[in-house]
Amino acid sequence: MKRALILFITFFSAQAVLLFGCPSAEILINEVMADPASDWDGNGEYYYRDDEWIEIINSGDSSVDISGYLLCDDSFPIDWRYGFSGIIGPGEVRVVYGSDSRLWEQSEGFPSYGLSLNNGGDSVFLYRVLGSDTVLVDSVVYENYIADDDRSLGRKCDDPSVWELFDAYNRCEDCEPVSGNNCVPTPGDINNCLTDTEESSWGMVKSIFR
Ligand SMILES: [Ca+2]
Ligand SMILES: [Ca+2]
Ligand SMILES: [Ca+2]
Repeated sequence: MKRALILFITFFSAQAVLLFGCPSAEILINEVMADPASDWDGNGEYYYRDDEWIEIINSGDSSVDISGYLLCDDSFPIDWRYGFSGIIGPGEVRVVYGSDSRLWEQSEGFPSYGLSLNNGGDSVFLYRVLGSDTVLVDSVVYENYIADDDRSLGRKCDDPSVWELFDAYNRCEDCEPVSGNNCVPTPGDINNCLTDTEESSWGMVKSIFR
């Protein structure tokens, strides 16, 4: 009788975990380029507004519907800059360029400013609309030296709690507290560290097989 009871409790506990266990999905801001000096959105021309970008990552182990996740910078009252849609798988990233942001703003009837990331320092906020609540999911603050030509601020690939400056295109030798890693920025890709030379070689390989 006692053994049957233990088996029943064990079985029920397993079912409870299956039924009520919370997947550890976690959407985070992963990389930000506030002061682009190149054509990052790939439309053939440089524009300081359209070539800014913000990347998010699903750091959890299950897919997440990111409808209702919204981006804004440091503004009061809040000016929404982009609203996500679709599904993001575990470990996957999603990048939003200033040009995407402006199209979204236009579609929503908002003024078309793009991501509006100040080069003198700013904050990026990721919110989620949950019913009648709007919940802050993640945020990051950056200073003036981080927002300099073609430098991105990104989470370290193997330690997401650490932020680094991806500064291969514009070295920041003695920067503090966020130090440069001499890696190229990685919009739309996980924050692997590639040097400028490695990135060029990889770009050539991709162009051959494209
Ligand atoms: Ca900017
Ligand atoms: Ca561009
Ligand atoms: Ca990246």
